[in-house]
Amino acid sequence: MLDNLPANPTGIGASILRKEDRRFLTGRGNYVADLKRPGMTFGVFVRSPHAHASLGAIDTEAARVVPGVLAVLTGADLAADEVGGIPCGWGITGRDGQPMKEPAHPALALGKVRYVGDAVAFVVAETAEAARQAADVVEVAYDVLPSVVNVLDAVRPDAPVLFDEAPGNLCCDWEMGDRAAVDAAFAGAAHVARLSLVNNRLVGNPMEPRAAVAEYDPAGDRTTLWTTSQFPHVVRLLMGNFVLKIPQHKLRVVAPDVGGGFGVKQFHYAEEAVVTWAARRLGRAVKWVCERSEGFISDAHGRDHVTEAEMALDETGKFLALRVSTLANMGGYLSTFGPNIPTNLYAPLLAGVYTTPAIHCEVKCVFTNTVPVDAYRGAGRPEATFVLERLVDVCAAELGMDRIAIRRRNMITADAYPYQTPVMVQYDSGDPVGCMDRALEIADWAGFPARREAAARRGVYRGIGISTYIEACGLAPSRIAIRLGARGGLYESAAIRVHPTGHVTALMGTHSHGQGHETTFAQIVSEKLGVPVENVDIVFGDTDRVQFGMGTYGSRSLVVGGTALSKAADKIILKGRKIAAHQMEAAIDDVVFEGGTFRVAGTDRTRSFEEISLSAYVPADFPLEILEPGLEEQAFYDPVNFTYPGGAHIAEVEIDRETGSVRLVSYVAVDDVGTVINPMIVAGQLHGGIVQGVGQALCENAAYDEGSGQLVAGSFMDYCMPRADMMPRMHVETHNTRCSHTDLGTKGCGEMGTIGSPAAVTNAIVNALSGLGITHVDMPASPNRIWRVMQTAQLPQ
Ligand code: MCN
Repeated sequence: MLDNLPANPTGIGASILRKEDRRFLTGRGNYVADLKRPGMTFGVFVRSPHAHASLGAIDTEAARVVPGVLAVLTGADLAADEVGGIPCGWGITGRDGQPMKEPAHPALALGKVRYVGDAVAFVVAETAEAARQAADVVEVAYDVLPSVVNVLDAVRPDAPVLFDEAPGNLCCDWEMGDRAAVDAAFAGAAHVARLSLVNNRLVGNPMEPRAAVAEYDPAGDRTTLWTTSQFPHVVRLLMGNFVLKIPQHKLRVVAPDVGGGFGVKQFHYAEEAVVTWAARRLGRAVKWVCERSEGFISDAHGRDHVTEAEMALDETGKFLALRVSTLANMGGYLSTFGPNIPTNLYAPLLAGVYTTPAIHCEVKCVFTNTVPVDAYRGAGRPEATFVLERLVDVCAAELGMDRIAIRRRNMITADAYPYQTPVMVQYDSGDPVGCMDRALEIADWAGFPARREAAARRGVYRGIGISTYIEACGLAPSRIAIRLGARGGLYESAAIRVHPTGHVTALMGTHSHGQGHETTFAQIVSEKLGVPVENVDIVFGDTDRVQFGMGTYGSRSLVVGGTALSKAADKIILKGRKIAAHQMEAAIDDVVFEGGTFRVAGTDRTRSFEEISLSAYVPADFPLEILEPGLEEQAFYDPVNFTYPGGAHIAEVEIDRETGSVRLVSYVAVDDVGTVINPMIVAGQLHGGIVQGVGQALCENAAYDEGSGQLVAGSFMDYCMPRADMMPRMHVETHNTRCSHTDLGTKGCGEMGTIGSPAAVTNAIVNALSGLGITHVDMPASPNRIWRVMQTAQLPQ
């Protein structure tokens, strides 16, 4: 066992316990809702009960006289104060060269409401109870309009239109790939397999609902917003610059402990701007804490695609071309990353791990009377993987080929990397065949027929399904992002402050809200500088303390932020070598740094990291003539490419013939995450992501009522989250290839579970039901849906 321990017991590769867990497990977390400020007031939003309506008069009189009420603010007040609309961070361009339609998104509705939950007023009172009571008596005159919630209906010619400037409810008609090459390949194909599918709409439901507290200090003209955000600097930039016009140095945004985000807290929300504006107007601190049911109708939702996909094949099962057409729901307004998700984060990933030479994908981004749709863990990539891996199974079934054989026939082999796909991205490294083979072995794929027979004897259907996948993560490369419509570059920053005692504070532009950065980033510092992790503190989430950062999403923190950290550590080492060289009267090039010690190569002359740290600040023997005192360095890192984690997931299910209920009996995941910093944290990330993907496959569905536009799955009574008793023991393993362009060889891991699992589970379900002639089941495969599918299949023709 000892042989397997990494050289540095708290460095890269060590499965150490999470440093932050002591705080969380002993109830010492510091969340926004815990915050108390002097003279703090409380805010409650009045939200539209209608999906689509013209806004008439808002009568605030009854609310204003409720004891303790300080203000009842509406869109008209916002407009009078010249508060800007909530900006979208991405501007995609349609296939006709036209920019997407980007209608104004006022922070409180003006003129119209466009989804159930659209905020129309904000009540501030001395107590939360008074604010709630007053919100209940705000009288809003609505002139209800016909609404549309479903993308298929929204693009019909007679559909209600949300915005005059977006006829047909079309935000953008977008494409990627070579249509002519795809058409030519289809014309000459021996076989074409087709599939229509729905990618069900999801609500993120992080454990901690969103919250915001804002305060204005007139003495220093300083505004502070504490918010449940995954990217506080970006909130400062968007809200300060575009919405409230507060100079950046006068605005502090703090995202303290955040209890899960899963993408949902990665947007600049209207509520943050309204709370901050109200605090400045009133000169009092204002707190808003989202109720769970309010979160259902105001947190951005995820997924919601309707797709037609076709694969052209030759007679041997070789993929010739892939054609995909998707309608993607944007909801009632564009959220921060909204249009980027079903386009740039979706179409390139349709290449998967296959050598398909021609791909064309068209996406219509469609406005509907629903909550805005944006990133949810995986964001675009689970949707792409679901289309592709379901379609590959359909291809195998129609050609009478084995599901593994058809994958193997088309898979990119390890020696073919770097691999340029026909849809923009170039994969730098990977071994999908290796991942698949290992997963097949662990899942005992070969032994499945016997298990199926045994299940049949017990009167249940049993199925096995595989999903292979690749994802592009580590969101940055500015040169790619800007080409794809980002309204600014993406990179990450890290600063390392070495204290005179050799203790280290690292200031990160990323934000940890469950991913364990306080541990893994400390491990990187420990590895590079030779200091134990307990001597390293990781700071993030405060624009006053941290230089700048783009935050956490797209599994970017390690590969972009961690690389910046590594580069900052290299600068510390270089400065340390200069000081050490001076002290030991050696040439800088002769001083090496290993395991926390500076040494003149080939001699026993050494200086410890602590000694050099002290001399950096107490310059008794310091080369003042060539170096500034102090030991603090900063690095900004903008990568040249995404990283491409990938893997193979295998699920095995049993289905009750009478009720249609699915039991997940086995789950195997073999993933490629490059160099692993903390194997235990990576396994935890996989576990969580897989459970979320299983939730999408089996039970989660943000269903809207087509007539009224009400979110009918608007509480945990109706929206089924995955539960521990739905999960078998998961076997999670890595099969890693080094990323060629991150300093440490790392790839991201935070989303892979949600990317691989929906297709693996659904493929297993379809496999279980294949004897009935069933070729596809949409998600979520609830007992009701499966039972109905089984009834239809069993009807005599
Ligand atoms: N890690 C590692 N070795 C690797 C890759 C990652 O040890 N080769 C570690 C990292 O150092 C980090 C963790 O694994 O501690 C996740 O790293 P990374 O893949 O960089 O992902 P991010 O930290 O950027 O997190 C974002 C990602 C996303 S996009 C969503 S959504 C998500 C997720 O992570 N939301 C989460 N995981 C979550 N986990 C929790 N508990 N809560 C959320 O809201």
